[in-house]
Amino acid sequence: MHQKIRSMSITKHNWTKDEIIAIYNKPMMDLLYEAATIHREHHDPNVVQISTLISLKTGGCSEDCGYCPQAKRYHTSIETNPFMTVEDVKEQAVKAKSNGSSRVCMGAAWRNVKDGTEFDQVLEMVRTINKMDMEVCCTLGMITENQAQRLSEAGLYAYNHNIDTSEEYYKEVISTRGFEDRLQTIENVRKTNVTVCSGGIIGMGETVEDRAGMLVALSTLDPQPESVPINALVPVEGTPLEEQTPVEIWEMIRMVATTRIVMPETQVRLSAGRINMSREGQAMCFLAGANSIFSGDKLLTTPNNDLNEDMKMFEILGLKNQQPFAKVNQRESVEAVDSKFAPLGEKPKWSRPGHTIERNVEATVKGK
Ligand code: SAM
Ligand code: DTB
Ligand code: SF4
Repeated sequence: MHQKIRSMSITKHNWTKDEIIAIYNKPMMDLLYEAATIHREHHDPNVVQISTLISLKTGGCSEDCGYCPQAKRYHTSIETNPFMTVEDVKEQAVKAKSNGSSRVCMGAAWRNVKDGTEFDQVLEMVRTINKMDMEVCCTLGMITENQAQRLSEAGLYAYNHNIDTSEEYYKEVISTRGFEDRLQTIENVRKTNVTVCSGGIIGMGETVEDRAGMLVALSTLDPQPESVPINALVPVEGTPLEEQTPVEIWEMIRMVATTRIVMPETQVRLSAGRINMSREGQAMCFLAGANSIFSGDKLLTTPNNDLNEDMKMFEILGLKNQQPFAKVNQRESVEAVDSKFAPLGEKPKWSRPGHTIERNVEATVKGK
């Protein structure tokens, strides 16, 4: 007798690691069926959001994140760029909109946000994109509550801050910031009207227990994040994780399906690593509950799927683009002169554990 599945799932905030591991390890057909059923109870299964990434400041980052090509201590051959102008960002956003994107995510290779001209320009970029009637997201590293409030006032729709993996495995990948700093930033964003986008990466050498641990950390947040990106590691030459074997599509499908089951209402984003996935593999991920992709020939620094190829896939699968603000209403952008929140010029004490991660040290030495 095959397993019966529950219907009209409710969002539960007390998932345990063992429960999540049991879901992840279900027979594939049961897992897919359960995830697809829950997915269609909360979302239109034929609608997928298209988002575009804009890298405001690329490379030269002070941090030691073992997966990241933008850390300046490793030797990668990415093209670095200084801070973009508001005009250039607007131009890229116009192009993204005309290519079907309803969301723009602006990233910066920063450890944390510092008050000053560059942050003021980010606020102006947020106003500009919000006024173009697109959802606007930022991923700028750690932020304080005051900075989150100022982004919120400017009309920011979402803030992306990934916890990346389990608390235990985090220490094996990153030495310059702690898991608790990530949670603190998410809490700071939660105190505002900005929605939370937080997910992670699979394929960094973590175990299934670590993947489940990451999902426990995210799903026990109350409210759960409105958006959860699932990235497959893109191993970049020169980074400590350059030799990791790319994840199998089946692992991605399991991770997406498990995420969908434990966080029924969230937007699950098929993020980095899509370039290595076949159309069929991606279709299985959409069936399992993924309902967003990043479009454009580049993510932040690494190549992404061809736009025409993505359009063809949408046509074959009969998928429709998600309209902007389909999940949460648009808010007005408050102009800089009318702001209620003055910069506080805080110097928050984000952690800097500084422990030794052998492979990161090796990549740093090689980079010199
Ligand atoms: N500097 C900010 C921060 O670290 O929060 C924002 C930008 S950072 C590049 C955004 C996210 O991209 C990371 O948290 C990580 O999840 C993802 N990422 C970076 N490099 C990756 C890679 N090689 N493969 C997959 N995901 C990656
Ligand atoms: C997320 O989780 N993935 C996107 C977005 N949020 C910012 C970034 C993926 C970056 C992949 C590596 C690169 O292109 O540099
Ligand atoms: Fe810097 Fe962010 Fe990359 Fe870490 S993940 S090295 S903080 S850009």
